[in-house]
Amino acid sequence: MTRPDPVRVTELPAWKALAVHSREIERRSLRSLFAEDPDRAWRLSAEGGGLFLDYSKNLITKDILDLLVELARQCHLTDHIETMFRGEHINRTENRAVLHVALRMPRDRTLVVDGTDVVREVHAVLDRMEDFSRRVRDGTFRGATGKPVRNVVNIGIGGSDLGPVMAYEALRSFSDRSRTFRFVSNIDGTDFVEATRDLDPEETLFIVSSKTFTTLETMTNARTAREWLLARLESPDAVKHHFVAVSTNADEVRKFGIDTGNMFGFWDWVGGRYSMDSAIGLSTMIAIGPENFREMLAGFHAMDEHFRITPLEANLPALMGLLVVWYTNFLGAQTVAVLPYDQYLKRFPAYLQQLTMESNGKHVRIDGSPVDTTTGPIYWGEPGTNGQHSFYQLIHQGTRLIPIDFIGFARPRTPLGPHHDILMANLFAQGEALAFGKTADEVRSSGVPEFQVPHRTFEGNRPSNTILAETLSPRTLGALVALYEHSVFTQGIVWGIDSFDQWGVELGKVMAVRIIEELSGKKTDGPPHDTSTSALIRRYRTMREGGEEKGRG
Ligand code: G6Q
Repeated sequence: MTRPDPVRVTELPAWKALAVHSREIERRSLRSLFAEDPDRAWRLSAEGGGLFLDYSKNLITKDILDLLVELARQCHLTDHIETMFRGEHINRTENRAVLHVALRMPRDRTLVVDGTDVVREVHAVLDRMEDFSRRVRDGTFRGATGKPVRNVVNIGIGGSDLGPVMAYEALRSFSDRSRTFRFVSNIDGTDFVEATRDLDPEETLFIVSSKTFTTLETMTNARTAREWLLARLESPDAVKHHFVAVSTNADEVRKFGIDTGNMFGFWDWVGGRYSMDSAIGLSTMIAIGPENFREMLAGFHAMDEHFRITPLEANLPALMGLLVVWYTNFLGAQTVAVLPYDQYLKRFPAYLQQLTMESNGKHVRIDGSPVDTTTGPIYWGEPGTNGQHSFYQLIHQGTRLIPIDFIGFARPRTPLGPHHDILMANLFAQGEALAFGKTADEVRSSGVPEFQVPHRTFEGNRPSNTILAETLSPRTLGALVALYEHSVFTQGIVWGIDSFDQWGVELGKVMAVRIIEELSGKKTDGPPHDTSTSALIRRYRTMREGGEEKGRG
């Protein structure tokens, strides 16, 4: 069985009924919805994979919720989930299976795809990663001059960078503090220079992470790293002792000069933005240790199983995905704010931006026909409470509807006096204030001057989800990432798009190449640019030459 054809979602009965309800909900308020139903908070909450989701502060009624679930049914969400887990080629435009869920299946599972047991292959790579990480961590893996590795630098970009950075930051409290971890992604030389300026090459290991091993930024940074190393270590074996590769492209790895014995592989069915739990997570494993890495995989798997088997009414990723559809398509929201109340999750919104926007920023459906709905919203966010002192103003009193995901933990990784309760009090207070606001009468009764009343009134009705977990452990992080992966999947199924290709990124990979040659003066013939681009290139070259001349004086 292949992926069922996408249905024209706007023609479905549930979609049409939701459109009617969207006009009605504008006349309702969260105050009245809570007043009418004392069980609302209890009814509109669910648990899975160690995460608790309170979604009661959303602009929905029971009818709307039922219709959203019905919409998912009419889009055959459950069949699509099965199709993904079976390894069908649901990434149709690239004719690939989408099997990040196999990366975290336990060793005793079997999943045969295109004639191969992928679970066995996954565990074979995990075992090699584990062996390597242990040798780095216990000091038996040594650099060319015999010193143990103290610094690990991951070179990658996009999916080969954002996951490793985010996971390292999120799980820093589990990491080996005697080692330094750095991440180089940007082609801007500053990134490499700043990441390596205080590192001793004799103690530095570079992990070149690139699925294709042809990405311009990564390969340029990797070559710079090789020069940096060879300029400082004269050993002919330096590359062998200081470089490993994570890739699917053994030929290119070999050409670069890395022994394929020092290469950790993965497969074309792992999309870049879904790869932090594959060998792309090698830096994470070295940082937190193999046991913790496997715990993280167990967290991912727990959420996968929850998504696969839980009825849609209580299915966390499905509910969160459907709520995004509700706000995006029926209430005109253009963004989703993700606000983790945990400093360790400071890179989580950036990670989610790629996961969500690269997956669902699509303008045609999987069959190539134009979409007839708005698709992927803009995801953004910052850790609490910092955001409260900047952009929350707009969320509270601006004119836009911004659904929010608050994320918090019961036990901090770094207990410190009263800090954690203050942090969490802020999370709860924000959700409450956004939902219920403050009426003009309430403002007046506090005795403020009349002219200030409109300015100090809060309409409320600003929706949010609250995700709570016990503590930010490797297991919790895995579950949290999988929650968003499957929410994205749910949205993509409703919109009938291919959430797993990224032609926009592919375009970016080739676009600059011609201009690079023009900037270096190697090529000037080619077809003309538009007048703006040509003038900018000319001006840049002139300014650059001027700068060089001044420098020479
Ligand atoms: C992710 C994208 C993209 C990719 C990078 C790096 O889903 O495909 O962000 O991860 O472009 O690609 P390589 O790993 O091939 O270098």
